[in-house]
Amino acid sequence: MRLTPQDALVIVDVQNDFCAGGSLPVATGADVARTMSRAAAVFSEQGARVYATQDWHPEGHSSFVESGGPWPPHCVQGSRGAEFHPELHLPAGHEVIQKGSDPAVDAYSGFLDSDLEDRLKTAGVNRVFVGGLATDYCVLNTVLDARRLGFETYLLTDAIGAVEMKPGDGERAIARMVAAGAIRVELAAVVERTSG
Ligand code: VGL
Ligand code: ZN
Repeated sequence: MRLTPQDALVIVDVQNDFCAGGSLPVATGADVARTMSRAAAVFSEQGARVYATQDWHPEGHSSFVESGGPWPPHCVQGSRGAEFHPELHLPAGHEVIQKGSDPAVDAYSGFLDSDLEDRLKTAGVNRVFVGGLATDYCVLNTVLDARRLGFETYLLTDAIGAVEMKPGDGERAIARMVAAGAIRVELAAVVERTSG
């Protein structure tokens, strides 16, 4: 698989609040941060683009329990929990996509309430490679939107982690993404074939 400027890595919500010690932690969050850092370095070296989405809620967001939503407060704008995980290293030229700023809308997808689609289309991107957190929410919805918008979409299966409010949610999310036409691939395979 040769990467080109028409390829994009989309790093979904690798933020402190979704990792150990955060308010909505995924156990393997730090591993995902390290794997996505490696992915970002390779994509950048090969001339492909790197986008990082950031859940970016105002205080009292409608998705928080205090406002009648399902989640503990998380990724509040400007807080430490909203920062990218310290082991996520992003290459020069990466772009950050903030979403979830509308107090009334829970934007799980990186495409919702953001200009990600415009940025990808303006850049001529037609293939997206998606990993990050969490498999069963923001990765799921980002991948489903990418498919709906016509992007050839790869799910990086060794660079995702699920919240699993219910056991099995992660696997069910993967099945939905595959049913929507996403192609499962391990980062190792992308890297191997790229550098070979
Ligand atoms: C997410 C729950 C609430 C995610 C964001 O990034 O998957 N999950 N907000
Ligand atoms: Zn959120």
